[in-house]
Amino acid sequence: FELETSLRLGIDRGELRLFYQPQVDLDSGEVIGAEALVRWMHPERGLVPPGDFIPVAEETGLIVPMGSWVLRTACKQIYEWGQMGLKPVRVGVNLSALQFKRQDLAAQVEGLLKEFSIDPSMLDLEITESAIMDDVDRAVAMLNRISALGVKLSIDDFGTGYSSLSQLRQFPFKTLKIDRSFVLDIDNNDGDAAIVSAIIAMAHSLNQSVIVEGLETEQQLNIMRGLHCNEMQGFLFSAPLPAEKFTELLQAGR
Ligand code: G
Ligand code: G
Ligand code: MN
Ligand code: NA
Repeated sequence: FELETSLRLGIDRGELRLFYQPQVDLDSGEVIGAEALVRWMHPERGLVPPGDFIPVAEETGLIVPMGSWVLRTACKQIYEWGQMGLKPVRVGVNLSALQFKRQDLAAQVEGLLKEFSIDPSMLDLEITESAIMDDVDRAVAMLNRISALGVKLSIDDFGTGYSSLSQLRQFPFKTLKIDRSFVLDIDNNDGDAAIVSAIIAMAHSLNQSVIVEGLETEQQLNIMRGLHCNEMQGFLFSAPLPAEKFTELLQAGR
């Protein structure tokens, strides 16, 4: 109760912040994307990580207004980086299941693309398997509408859900994000390496690009290169950064 009330107030008072974690192309070594990750700047408690409030936001439905704020802020950021003359980077935004159920997400996204006149392919919506599997038909229709706008769609935390290949094939995903649990121990565990290798082969055969999440060591990076993974995201390159720090990173790479 306490958390719900203060989170509700916090959203209204502008206490949410978006951090951006770089995504690096493994061929060129360049930063070509970022995942937007929300944090709550609490006046007394300081920076609260999403694991401490996203579950409450999902239970209470607060994730819907919060998600709208995140989506809008990410689009505004894409616009602002464009105004600064920086190299365009694709921004990934996490979506919760409720944002599909409670809202016309396609209309909302279309409105934001117009409002900020941004290149639709610079927006990448990340969705988990579990978020779309309870109503596959509705999810397919909604995602097709969003995809038709030119926005990218990624399947997040891949490997942790229960979707079948034939179900996944119905969705217009451009990118598959391999969950970090599969790479934690990949340099010692041949089973994990075999799974990751199979996931990458499957994604490529569906013309999907692959991002591996949670890379922390050079050894993991070398293995993922050998498996022809396309992009990486992880502490090895950078933790999620405040917008100003990510802007500096883009400026330094110019
Ligand atoms: O940033 P961090 O690794 O602590 O994030 C923890 C979890 O919170 C991740 O699973 C991430 O998907 C989720 N998360 C972060 N930002 C958002 C957001 O804006 N919307 C939703 N729905 N989940 C988010
Ligand atoms: O949306 P998703 O569940 O994929 O959220 C990504 C989460 O993973 C974020 O909370 C981010 O802070 C976290 N993360 C990103 N890179 C690393 C990493 O290299 N190691 C660990 N332990 N966590 C990471
Ligand atoms: Mn994600
Ligand atoms: Na993930």
